[in-house]
Amino acid sequence: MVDATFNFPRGFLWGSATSSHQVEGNISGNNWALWEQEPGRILEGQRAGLANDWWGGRWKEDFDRAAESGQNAHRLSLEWSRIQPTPDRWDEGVLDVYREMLRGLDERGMTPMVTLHHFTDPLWVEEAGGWDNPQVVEWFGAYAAKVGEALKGYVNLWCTINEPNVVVSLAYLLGVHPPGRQDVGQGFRVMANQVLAHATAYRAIHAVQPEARVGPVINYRSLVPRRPWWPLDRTATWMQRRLYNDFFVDALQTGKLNYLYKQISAPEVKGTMDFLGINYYTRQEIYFDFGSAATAFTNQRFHPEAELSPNGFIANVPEGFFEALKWGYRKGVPLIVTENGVEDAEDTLRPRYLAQHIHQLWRAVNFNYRIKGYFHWTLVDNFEWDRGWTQRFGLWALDEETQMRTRRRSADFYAAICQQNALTSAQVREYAPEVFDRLFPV
Ligand code: IFM
Repeated sequence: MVDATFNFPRGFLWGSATSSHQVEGNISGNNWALWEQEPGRILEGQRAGLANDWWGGRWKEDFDRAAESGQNAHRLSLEWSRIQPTPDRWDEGVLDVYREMLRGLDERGMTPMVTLHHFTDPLWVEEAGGWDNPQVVEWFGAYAAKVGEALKGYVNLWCTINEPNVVVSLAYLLGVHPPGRQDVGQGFRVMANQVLAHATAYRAIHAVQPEARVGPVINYRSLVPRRPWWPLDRTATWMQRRLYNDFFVDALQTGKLNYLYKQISAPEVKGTMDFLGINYYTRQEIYFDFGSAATAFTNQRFHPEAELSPNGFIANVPEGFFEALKWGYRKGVPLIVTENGVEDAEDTLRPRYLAQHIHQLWRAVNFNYRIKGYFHWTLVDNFEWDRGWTQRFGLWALDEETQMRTRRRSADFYAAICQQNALTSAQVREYAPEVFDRLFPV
């Protein structure tokens, strides 16, 4: 009988990730709060509302859940609109709350990782043109300097911008996130401002905390041509890989913004990456389509035989995770998996998704890809942006009305991984027996 243990290095960070708008509740001063009030923007007209009521203090019970489950780290984000509600006002009381949260992590033996920007902007930024206004670079730098100074005694690991590539594609190309634009030219300008803002924030944090580790967080999608023999599918795939996966990180490596048809020199951004945060969820096939000029190069689909999550949002392709980590390794800095998970209210797919992805993570660790930690998305179900409350990513289920949390089996599975700092055959036999032979072939 197989009895195997896939060990992780000592000190490996095991945690879960959250973001302010998705968990805090009662946020009124950001672009999402406004967007949610517009009819048709959010599935079923839902709103973040009270979210997970962290602002009401429920972060304490959720941190307890994480700590008692063996998690030794947590990634959270700061809400810029609370900290700087108007251009000329910093709210010290809000910074006190974040200090209390970070102390709360410390008291529970958990390493904090803090994200400065996770999708939401203060209304005053949005009203001034948002990320299309080049002044955002300076504003974001001032915000980073302020929170760096305020929180430097509490946190060492900083993420600047979460998934800048998702912001561009959903907010400026597909128009399903605020400000709801569908404008390639604007998207390209925003990409430049994001890179410059990241670099400014990187320097602002290092100025007050030289020992800080600061990096971006990229949503890596495994992109493959639908018909590998068809040159136009290959070209479309290449374009999307370069613009979606590579653009941001390559800029930080080379000091060049590479738009494929032109390159812009930005030497000041070069080298502003102490680690790379990778969010991985899925793989997509890319295909060229003569039918539509606008989308000829941007069509995507899941492989018709892929195993899909309940709402069809994610295909379970663990090999894509290994590919993401190999890609990250080539960028030359340590890696942290800042998000990975699946929406699955019934928790039927999640246990095997977890087993298969942690297995790939272990493989990558053993290829010495310099991976320092893994943050599962997410701890407790939370508000999933334009999809409202319809997508359940939590290790714990949430009833938004009563705020009651219910532990899913995956929470037990993940706890066993965190506590043993290993993925074992016994765990997989118990929680995901259907993939046992794939993970432990004899
Ligand atoms: O919920 C989001 C998160 O805010 C950003 N990364 C992907 C997650 C799941 O869609």
